[in-house]
Order: sequence, then structure tokens, then C-alpha cells
Amino acid sequence: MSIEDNTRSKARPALQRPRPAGRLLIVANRLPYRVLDDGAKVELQRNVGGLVSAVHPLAERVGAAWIGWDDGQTALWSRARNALRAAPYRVIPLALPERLHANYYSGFCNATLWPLFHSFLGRAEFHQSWYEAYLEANRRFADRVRREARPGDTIWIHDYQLMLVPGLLRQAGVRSRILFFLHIPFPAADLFRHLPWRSELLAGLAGTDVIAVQAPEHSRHMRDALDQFGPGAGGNGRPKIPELRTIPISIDTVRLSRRSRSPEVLRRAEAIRQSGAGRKIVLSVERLDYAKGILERLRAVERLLERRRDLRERIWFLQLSVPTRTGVGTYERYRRDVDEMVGRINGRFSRPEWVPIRYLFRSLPEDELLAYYRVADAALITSLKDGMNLVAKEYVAAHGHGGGVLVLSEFAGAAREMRGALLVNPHHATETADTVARALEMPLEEQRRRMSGMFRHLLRHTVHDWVERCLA
Ligand code: GDG
Repeated sequence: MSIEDNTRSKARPALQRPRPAGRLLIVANRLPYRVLDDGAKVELQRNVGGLVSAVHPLAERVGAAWIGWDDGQTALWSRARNALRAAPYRVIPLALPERLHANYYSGFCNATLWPLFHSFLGRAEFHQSWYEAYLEANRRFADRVRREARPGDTIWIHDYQLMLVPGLLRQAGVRSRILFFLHIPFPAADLFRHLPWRSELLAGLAGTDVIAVQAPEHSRHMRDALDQFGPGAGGNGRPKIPELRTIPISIDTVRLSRRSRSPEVLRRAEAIRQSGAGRKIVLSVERLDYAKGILERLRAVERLLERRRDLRERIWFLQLSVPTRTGVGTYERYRRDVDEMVGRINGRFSRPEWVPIRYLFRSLPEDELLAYYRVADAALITSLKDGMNLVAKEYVAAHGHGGGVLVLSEFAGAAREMRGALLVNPHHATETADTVARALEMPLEEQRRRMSGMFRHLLRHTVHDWVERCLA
């Protein structure tokens, strides 16, 4: 069976998939669109990223409403009425005062919860004023949802930015079904207990009917935390505890696989390949985040270039880093450290016609990203902790039944499913370096066997199945 036949046979017609009862209200920090003023008119442009690509097609199909932060573009959004009317579903931008947003988002979300939930206790900062901003921002989200919700609606809340919203909705008397999906890991109770507001967060989550997480250990950790610090912990007459489910997120395998074989992507891939002059390409793609283990990866790259002189000038490391959380101090410093290390390694090993690391610090259009996936002989993903890691799955979808090797951190959720990957502990620079060399020297037949097994898995476990299971 050809790839085309195979992918088509697995695609399920959209109308056969279940619709949620009532309307679907999606609540996420991020909206599926950003608003742009090109001088002549105000336009909406789709945001990129895991959550949006996962949930947007469903929102479109069922005519959902999506409530999210307005990106600080309150004035522009108010001029976007026509564009909003033309959007495929209701988009509801929520304004937050600048200072409140800074303390809520750059502070509590990304300098308290993000590091703690990714097991970087030393990076987590605890400030009462940040928690209060988080509570206030969650109140404003909950208030907007309450005004929108009608009996019979399903409310689907996403991620660690909004963990208090379910409890606040219940306090306000909302009785709709509430679902919550945590995209990032939930830490072991031993780590979680350090959070001064642990009981408040769990009380917020307890307002949910179903909490879904990416991996069974996150579900176990959350159960432990609820038992130890949740509402009524240790006492009698405990309130109802939400149902916990493990539902790993995935990708639109068929769409990505087809798109990556489109003439536009193939043409672009060919141009990139030619600029590589026959060198092997090792690709890494991520938001520039310390949890993605970028410095650890660079150490492994350096180790490889030290240990394998024969590979010098025959490989290229291509690092695509997307700017993220630019207002957060840790991220600014991390970016400087990455810049410095790339510069040092390139300075040390470059030759007049070869630079080992090509480093792009910007976001690319999807076709361009797919072209990079296509040309990469190996993808190198070194997360120190990652809820899932969709890049790993996208790389596989772009290769289908063809060659290419996925070198993947054992600490990414994707490692549970991507059985054909070469797994590494990114803290072990030498092991990671040797594994990359093994990937580049792997016979094509073995590459195909591994890749094809993972691709078949992704055809059976798509983002559509994820949505169905989340809403079931
Ligand atoms: C969180 C969790 C979990 C990246 N660069 C470009 C671009 N991207 C897209 C990728 C992918 C998405 O962004 C990144 O998703 P990841 O899963 O890899 O990572 P996070 O952003 O940390 O996502 C993670 C995810 O939520 C979903 O639950 O898997 O563990 O941390 O889709 O393709 N897209 C385009 N240009 C880029 O330059 N177009």
C-alpha cells in the first residue's frame, strides 16, 4: 500500500466524530488568532503552536467559542469587529491590565509554576504578589466564562495558567461540565509541596469534572497531591474528587504528512539540501526554553565534534529556536547563554567553508518548518522535562515510511510512544554525542523500519482521537 493510500484509509470523516453536548467553550491563556494592523485594515492571523493546531480544527467544526488573553492589543481588537465576524467561530479576547498580566504571566505562570512543574525547583520563585495577580487574572477569566456559559455547555480549560478557574466557576454557581487539560507535567508530591499556594491550586482544580494529563505518572502525582493537600485532605467527608485521565496529545498526522509532500515543501526542502552541500543535517526545533535542554544539547554537539574528527565538516547542526516569554529574566539570560555557547563552539570548530551550528532565532511559516523536517537526517530533541513534545511527532509525520532518525530525550512524554526513537539522557553529553553518531550511521533499512513503526502509531493516535477522548 502506498503512503497516500495508507494515510487516506485511516482518516475518519469529520462528521462521524462526536460533538459535545451544548456549546463548547474553550478557555486558554492564548487565543487561536493574533490581530494585526497592516495599515489598510485590521486582520486576524492564526497563532502557531501545539495547543492551537490541536484544538482549532475542532473549534471550527463545532462552532465553539474561544476565550483567551488579548495579547495586550485591546485597542486593535476593538477595531477588529469585521474580522471577528468573519472568523470560523467566536473568538473572545480578554483584556488584562499590563501590570496584572506581568505578575500573573511572566511571574506566577512562568517563573513559579513552569519551573516547579518541570522539576527545576531552584529556578522557581515564590512571591505572594504574583500569586495574587494569578488569582485576579483567573477571576477575570472565570467571570468572562460565566457570562458566556449557558446550561448544557461544555467548558474546556487548558493548562497551568488557569488552574483556579474551575473552582471559581463553581463558586459562581456554574454547573456546566468542566474539563481541564494539563499540557505540562504535574510534579511529584515531594516537589509540589514546596508551593506555598498548593492547597489553593488543588481546590481550584477540584471544581473540574475530568482532569486529563499527558502521562500516567502525572496522573499519579496529581492523585497524590490531591490526597495530601487537596480539599478536605486528611479529614472526613471529603468533597468529590475529579476523575483523572491520561490522554496523550498528538498531531494531525494525515494533514502534516500530506503537506510535507506538497510541491511547495519539496521545492523548499531541495533548496535547503543544496545549501548543505551533501552534509548530514541534524535538526532541533523548540521555543528557546531551558526545559528543552538547549545548553545540554550544545555540550553534546561539542563532545561529538571533539570525539569524531572524521564527522567534522560532514555535518551541520541546525537549531531553530522560537522566541518565547521575552519579558521573563531567566529566559533573557538563557538566551544569552545559548548565544554565547553557539558562538564559542562555532569559533572553535569552524573552517573557511563550514560552520558546525546554524542557529535561527525566529518563528518560521509551517511549510518552511516542514521542509526542514524533511531534509533532516536526524532530529535531536533533548528536553530535560516535557509534557509531550509535538516536534518529535511532527518530524515522524514528515518522514512517514521514509528514512530519518529521531533522537529523543527519555524525559519527553513522547518517549513513551515513539518506540522507534533512539532515547538519550540529555544530561549525559557523551552518550548523547555517540547516539547522534549512531543515528547518522544507521543503515537506511533500519531507519525506515523504525520510522515506519512510529508513523503507523501516529496514524492510529491522532489529535482527532485526542480531542474525542478528552470530550468523551
Ligand atoms: C507545550 C508542552 C506539549 C515551533 N516552532 C515553530 C513552530 N513550532 C510549533 C511546533 C509544535 C509546537 O510549536 C511546539 O510544541 P511542543 O509540544 O514541541 O512544545 P511546547 O511549545 O513547549 O508545548 C509540550 C504541548 O504543549 C502540547 O500539549 O507537547 O510538552 O510544553 O507544534 O511545530 N511552528 C511554526 N513555526 C515555527 O518556527 N509554524
